[in-house]
Amino acid sequence: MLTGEAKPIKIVLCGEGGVGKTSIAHRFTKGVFYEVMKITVGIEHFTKVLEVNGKHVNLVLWDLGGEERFRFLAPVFLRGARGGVFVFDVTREDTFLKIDEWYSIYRKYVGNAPAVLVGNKIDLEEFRVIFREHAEDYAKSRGFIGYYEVSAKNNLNIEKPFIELVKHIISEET
Ligand code: G3D
Ligand code: MG
Repeated sequence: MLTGEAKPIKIVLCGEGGVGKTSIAHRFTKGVFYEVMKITVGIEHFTKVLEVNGKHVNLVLWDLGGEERFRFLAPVFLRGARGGVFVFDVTREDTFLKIDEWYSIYRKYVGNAPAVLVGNKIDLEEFRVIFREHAEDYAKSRGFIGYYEVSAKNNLNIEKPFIELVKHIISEET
């Protein structure tokens, strides 16, 4: 059995309502996808033990519901975060444009902690409005460590952004 490190690593999921944050968290930590997803109320936690570079790390994902309440909850939600996963929906431009606002708040509270940008719902390719190159350029310009395209529904590429983020966090520890 894998055992986690004594100190868990807090990762926050950021992004507008409906982009698939909770679905990604379920898929990543439990390997499941629910067709009908309950709206997240308040803060939910998901845990997973990962093995990265031969080290066991205990991840705690923090997931927030109700985007309107975010500003009031931001300090509690973001305090102590070691990394951020910023999610938008590739079929909704407004969710991409909102990333910048989340990112600024994140920087304000967590300083230099690394962040990854994630474009979800790539199974809906025919409805896509945000293309890879555009998101990649944005991610580079804002200092994200990478941009990843995923589908929680079809289980595409879900682990990659978390693993890259954790590798980065660990490399800074040593
Ligand atoms: P949130 O936590 O960011 O608010 P949710 O988002 O995880 O609650 O997901 C919002 C809706 O998007 C849900 O549908 C969910 O099933 C859907 N969804 C999540 N990920 C994907 C994906 O990769 N592809 C597709 N096609 N849909 C996805 P409902 O219908 O319950 O609102
Ligand atoms: Mg949610």
